[in-house]
Amino acid sequence: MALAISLRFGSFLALLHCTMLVGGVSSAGGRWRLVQEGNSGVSAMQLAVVSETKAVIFDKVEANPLQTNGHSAWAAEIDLPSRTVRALNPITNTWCATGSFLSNGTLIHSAGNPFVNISQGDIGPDGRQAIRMFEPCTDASCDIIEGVQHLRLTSRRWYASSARLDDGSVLIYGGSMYNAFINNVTINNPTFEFFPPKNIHGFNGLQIPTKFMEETVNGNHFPNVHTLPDGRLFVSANRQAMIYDWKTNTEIRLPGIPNGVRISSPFSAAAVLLPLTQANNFTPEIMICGGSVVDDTLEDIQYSSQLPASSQCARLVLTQAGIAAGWKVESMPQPRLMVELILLPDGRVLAVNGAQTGVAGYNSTFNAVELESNADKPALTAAVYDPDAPIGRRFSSAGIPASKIPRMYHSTASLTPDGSVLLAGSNPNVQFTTEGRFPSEYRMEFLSPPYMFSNRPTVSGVPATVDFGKTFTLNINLPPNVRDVSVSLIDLGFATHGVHMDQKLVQLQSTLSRNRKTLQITAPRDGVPSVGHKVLIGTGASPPVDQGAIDNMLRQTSAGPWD
Ligand SMILES: *[C@@H]1O[C@H](CO)[C@@H](O)[C@H](O)[C@H]1NC(C)=O
Ligand SMILES: *[C@@H]1O[C@H](CO)[C@@H](O)[C@H](O)[C@H]1NC(C)=O
Ligand SMILES: *[C@@H]1O[C@H](CO)[C@@H](O)[C@H](O)[C@H]1NC(C)=O
Ligand SMILES: *[C@@H]1O[C@H](CO)[C@@H](O)[C@H](O)[C@H]1NC(C)=O
Ligand SMILES: [Cu+2]
Repeated sequence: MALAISLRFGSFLALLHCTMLVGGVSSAGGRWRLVQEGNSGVSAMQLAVVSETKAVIFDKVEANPLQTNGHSAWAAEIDLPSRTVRALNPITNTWCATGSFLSNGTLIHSAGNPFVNISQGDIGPDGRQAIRMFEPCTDASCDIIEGVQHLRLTSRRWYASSARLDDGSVLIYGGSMYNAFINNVTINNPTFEFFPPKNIHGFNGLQIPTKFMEETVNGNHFPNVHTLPDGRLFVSANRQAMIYDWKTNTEIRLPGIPNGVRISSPFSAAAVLLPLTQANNFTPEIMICGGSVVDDTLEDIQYSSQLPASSQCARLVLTQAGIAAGWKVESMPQPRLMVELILLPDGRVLAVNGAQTGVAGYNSTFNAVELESNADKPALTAAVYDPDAPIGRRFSSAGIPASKIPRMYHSTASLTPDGSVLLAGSNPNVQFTTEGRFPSEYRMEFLSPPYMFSNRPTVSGVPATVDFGKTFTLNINLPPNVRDVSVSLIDLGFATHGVHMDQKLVQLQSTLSRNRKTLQITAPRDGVPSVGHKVLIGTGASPPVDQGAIDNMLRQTSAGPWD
């Protein structure tokens, strides 16, 4: 049987690095399953699936068990099928960096912190202006490429976010110039920049100021930045939200987050662009869950592990009418911060990881903040959210096994190509430790939804790249009793600090060729997806490169050392 897939999103260039899952409805059986398998070698502060078989993780410089070139590694590649790791070799400190994929599939990993040689207390290669490139490979030949002389950010960033734009380049947004538990006006970097650098709005490769990041201090670390179908960006930080049009440099304010809930680090809610489907006419709708109503102007020592988190989830449809109607508020089963929202191939959203009290930070000399899970109970139970169910009946934890591993500050989660969700990390410690209530956590867990144990469709002949507006044919093998088939593109994104850069699910129009019958496209709730196949949407070409803007940026910025 052949399935033709027509990509209708001429303007939807944001989906350039995707994993495709093909779903067919059958009598989905089975249960959720949680298994602990493998060891991440370095603490999984940042996590991104980069191919059908590999994921990368980035940690901070610390005494991790995984060794490389005679020292502890702070980045690694996971081979998903074998659950093994290979050390990667960044030069600079990747502590609280961000990542997004370019249109050609190269990961742009940027920002960070001064390098601390733990054994010596030395400050070395500083990651704050680092841009690190990683081109995924299937063997062991790829590694991090960086070199601040020729490849760097315009300014120091720590706790910045990033997003892939509709021209295939990446925007790097916000952050602080120095590390601190919470941002403030002195250390704030209320600017953004492009990679590759652009000569745009008169800035010729240099950073561009943003009022939004000025107005949202203090609690605006790791803002949520989502590329929308029309190419503009949804941005939220602290208690505010806006639409940013990067082509005209216009900020349009949206209604603030309801009930005074703060949603960015250290109050760390999670935001997700809900699935774009035929049924919702591909209308973008954002959902933000968790956070905290705690004051963001307290002294560091006034923050504690006992401060309550919020259970609020708020949804806003990003159309004129939706914005006029305002945020729609509902509740998660438990209060939560440092939560991850993961798009599942069946169109539901998994809320996982995090804590019920505290703030995102750790016990250290500059930040006396301790995190708590639910007293001595196991970690917070995951909950799955059906965006189309009646309000009040959208979240369910029924049948989802509770993990015994708390996933606190510096933990991550990602959907993987086989359809399971990888849970990793948690390290609310300034340095690697096996001591205390929340030690540095290296155990990986894989949470498998029931569809994993059904008779699944299989797909072959998925092309490596598919350009916009193009139709292609692939071979599909459907289990018996399939009523309908839908095809989705999922960008698995880049997870860190509860923020999931570039995560997106778009349902595609599909037609079964044998009988020419157009299939019903409504995302089946009990659907059984195939495993995912990687496909670059677009030509796979590199983003535009403006040598003049690059030269100007290199001329006018310093290669360090920065203070
Ligand atoms: C840290 O310092 C020690 C002693 O000077 C040195 O042997 C080690 O290589 C340094 N580690 C790194 C990662 O540079
Ligand atoms: C901002 O944070 C830095 C680093 O913690 C601190 O030195 C500075 O005094 C703070 N500034 C304000 C205005 O709070
Ligand atoms: C964490 O910080 C609290 C408050 O400063 C302190 O009482 C506690 O001893 C610290 N714990 C560790 C493991 O450093
Ligand atoms: C992707 O584009 C960037 C920016 O031009 C370039 O540096 C990188 O080498 C490209 N990657 C591939 C795989 O072509
Ligand atoms: Cu961090």
